[in-house]
Amino acid sequence: MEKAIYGFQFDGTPVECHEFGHGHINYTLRIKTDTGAEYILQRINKYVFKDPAQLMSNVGSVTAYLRERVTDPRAALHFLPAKDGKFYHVDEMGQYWRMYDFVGGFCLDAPESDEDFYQSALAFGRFQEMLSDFPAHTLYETIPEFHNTIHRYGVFRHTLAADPWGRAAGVQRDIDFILAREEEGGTLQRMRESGELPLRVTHNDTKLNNVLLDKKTRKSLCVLDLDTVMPGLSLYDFGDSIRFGAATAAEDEPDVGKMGLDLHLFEIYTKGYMEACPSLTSREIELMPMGAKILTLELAMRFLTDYIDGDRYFKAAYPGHNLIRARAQMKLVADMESKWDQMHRIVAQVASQVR
Ligand code: ADP
Ligand code: GN1
Ligand code: MG
Repeated sequence: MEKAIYGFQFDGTPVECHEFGHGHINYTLRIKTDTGAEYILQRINKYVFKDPAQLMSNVGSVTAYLRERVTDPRAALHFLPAKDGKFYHVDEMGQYWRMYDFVGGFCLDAPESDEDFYQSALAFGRFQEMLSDFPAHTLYETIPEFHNTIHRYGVFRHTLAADPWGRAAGVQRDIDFILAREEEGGTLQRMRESGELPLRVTHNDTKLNNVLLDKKTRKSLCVLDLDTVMPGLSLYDFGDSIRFGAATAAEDEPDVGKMGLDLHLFEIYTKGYMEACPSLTSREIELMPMGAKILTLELAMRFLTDYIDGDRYFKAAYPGHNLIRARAQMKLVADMESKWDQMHRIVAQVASQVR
């Protein structure tokens, strides 16, 4: 049993503890106690999140805000106080931990039905809509420039120049693919800076496995993983959901022949998101295909950067995992390019029905 658990105030005696979920960033444990209460205990990744106390301040204020706007108590995460009353505990190694109620639902790594994916669109769309009046200036930037693709290109070039493991030469075609799309990749950032797209409070990590579904009804219960909630663009959230959930293969599928965009799932998500988030502007809607493409391109670049940098950021299950991930994402970008007109037609058609 992780000693960190005894830093928190919780019910009962822990009887079971195992690693849980498929997140790439934090170390997540599911804990059972003799009273039947279940918890999530997480060690926050300090390499990724430089200031865990600020991060927990964000998560605390967002969950408090959401709790006042939802009826089902399971719809907003509930954190347990540590022995000193804070919502995190620092162990003797200087590691930061947090503990919260386990919600009796389930998360999917791929939709099992259209309805599952539609439910995730409603969850993220509502999340966005509920936070539309949240005082954005009170949030810390937990990861500065998180979806600033122009900045990400800068980091990519810097890493290529340093090439600490001599890996760049072996992946020149992959590097060329990313660099060939640099101009287009900066589109959203330029529009954010010019004010053409509205700044909102966004989730920024809208993978399907960051939504919890109810076991019985399979309706979406709650949005998880609030570590990256920050001011951002709705297209980050829309785009990242498409990248992960409307793909024909897993994010790390080694056989790129299997990877592509499922246009039917793209349509389902687009519909759910527009329904749940009526405040979307027509410019945001027009740019939905661009959001999907740029978020996929950006993550391809982030995985490739991490591969070249020696796999320091994303948890890797085997050597070369980040390169496999990068190639799967690049294939998805290429497939979106080949379906570009169809993606636009779908968005226009859904908008004419929903709005
Ligand atoms: P990471 O940043 O590493 O992705 P998450 O906060 O997303 O960390 O947690 C990892 C996984 O743990 C989630 O994808 C989900 O499957 C599971 N999980 C997290 N919180 C809960 C919860 N309150 N109830 C049930 N499962 C959870
Ligand atoms: C990480 O934390 P997790 O596993 O939900 C990453 C996202 C990536 C995603 C790719 C803080 O998400 O940005 O899109 O992996 N989160 C962070 O699977 O970098
Ligand atoms: Mg997660």
